[in-house]
Amino acid sequence: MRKLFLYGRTEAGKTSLTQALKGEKLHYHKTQYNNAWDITIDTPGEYIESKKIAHALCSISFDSDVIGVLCAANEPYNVFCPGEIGFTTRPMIGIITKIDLPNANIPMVTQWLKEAGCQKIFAVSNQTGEGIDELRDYLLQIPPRRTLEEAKQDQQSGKRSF
Ligand SMILES: Nc1nc2c(ncn2[C@@H]2O[C@H](COP(=O)(O)OP(=O)(O)OP(=O)(O)O)[C@@H](O)[C@H]2O)c(=O)[nH]1
Ligand SMILES: [Mg+2]
Repeated sequence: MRKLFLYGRTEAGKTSLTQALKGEKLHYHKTQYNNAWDITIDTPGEYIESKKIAHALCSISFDSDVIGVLCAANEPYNVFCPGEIGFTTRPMIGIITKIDLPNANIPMVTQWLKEAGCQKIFAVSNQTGEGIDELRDYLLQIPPRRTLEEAKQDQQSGKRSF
């Protein structure tokens, strides 16, 4: 399974997603520091909410295979920059959580995540389990390894390296 790096606002559901992906019952655990779990790297929401420490997310993300930009479907405002994908050489996916809530606004959050550069977007509920299987299946797919020659060719032609 590819290791998923998670970042997004406080209470967006990053830790709950880690539990849901493992089929565990949800139990609240405030993330106080970066946790390199077996399937995810879970970060505290405060990192993306603070201009002073947001850049730390870039270096922490390098231990992962896929970057997951996580946003709850009922979030009132957007903390992600357009073109945010520029900080990484990993594939970046958007994960919309809390789609079970009555005030979920999936089209709005989808637009924020697309603008950030997410190539694929998954809508999930950690509470009901909706959408979790699709995300897990995606993470279980291991893309074929490229040769150094192929990577060099992509770099020369300005293509992203994934
Ligand atoms: N209804 C609903 N509640 C959710 C969902 N995902 C998480 N929650 C709830 O949202 C609250 C915060 O979830 P966490 O997973 O701790 O959020 P987090 O993003 O890890 O938060 P920080 O560790 O503070 O950055 C908890 O009470 C969860 O039960 C979801 O998909 N639907
Ligand atoms: Mg957490």
